[in-house]
Amino acid sequence: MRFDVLTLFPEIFPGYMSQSILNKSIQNGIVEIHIHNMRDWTTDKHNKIDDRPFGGGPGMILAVEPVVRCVRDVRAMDDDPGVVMMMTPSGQRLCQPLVEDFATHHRRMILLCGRYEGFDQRVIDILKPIEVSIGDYILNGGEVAAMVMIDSLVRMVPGVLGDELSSWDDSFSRGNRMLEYPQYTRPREFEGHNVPEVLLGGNHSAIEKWRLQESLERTKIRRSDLLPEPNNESATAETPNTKSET
Ligand code: 6GU
Repeated sequence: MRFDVLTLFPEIFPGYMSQSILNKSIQNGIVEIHIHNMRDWTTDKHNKIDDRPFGGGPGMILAVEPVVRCVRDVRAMDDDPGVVMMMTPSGQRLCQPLVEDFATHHRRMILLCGRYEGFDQRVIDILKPIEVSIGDYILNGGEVAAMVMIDSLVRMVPGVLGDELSSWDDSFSRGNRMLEYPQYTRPREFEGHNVPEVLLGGNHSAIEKWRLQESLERTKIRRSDLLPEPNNESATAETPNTKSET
């Protein structure tokens, strides 16, 4: 999987990319991440990439010309032109099924990171990017969102995680729409807080049943929106993977 990140703040990324799982995958050649400074595609002597909005208003707008030229040049750097994605709070909201969809259908992704008040609309009209938001809040720029995208996507690439099956079976993935059950490790007791007895007994079917029950209970309390509505025919296909009697 190859990512090309287009940003005005390339220095944000190296720390993130040196994190162990990602760094190993980059060293192995399973993942490639190329960071490009959009300012390198400006043509005027002051390397000006933004300008005031027509019609007035606050902030600055990223200009169409350098951004479009940058995307075209970067696309040509690989045989696979890839898909262009724009990180913007106006985009479709990222969720695990969308991550899985992207991981299944795209080998190369070009991630456009906005700053200021956003891109000139013609960048969108010309390049027709997939516009992606990571949630209903506003960030100072698309860089953190691009890292979220990369982080969620690389987990889907075979060989990136130790256990390949695990990433496609996490909370929120297609096969599982429930929150994770609580986990414990040693010691068995800490400041009066004990590990649940069932986990210490070695009865695997009892452990599985307890975990399922905990997942269901947590999901009901915290994220009932993930559960199918009772009497909703269309939701039955997405019934959580549960043998529970509730
Ligand atoms: Cl992708 N960008 C910005 N600037 N803010 C966001 C976002 C993206 N997703 C949620 N908020």
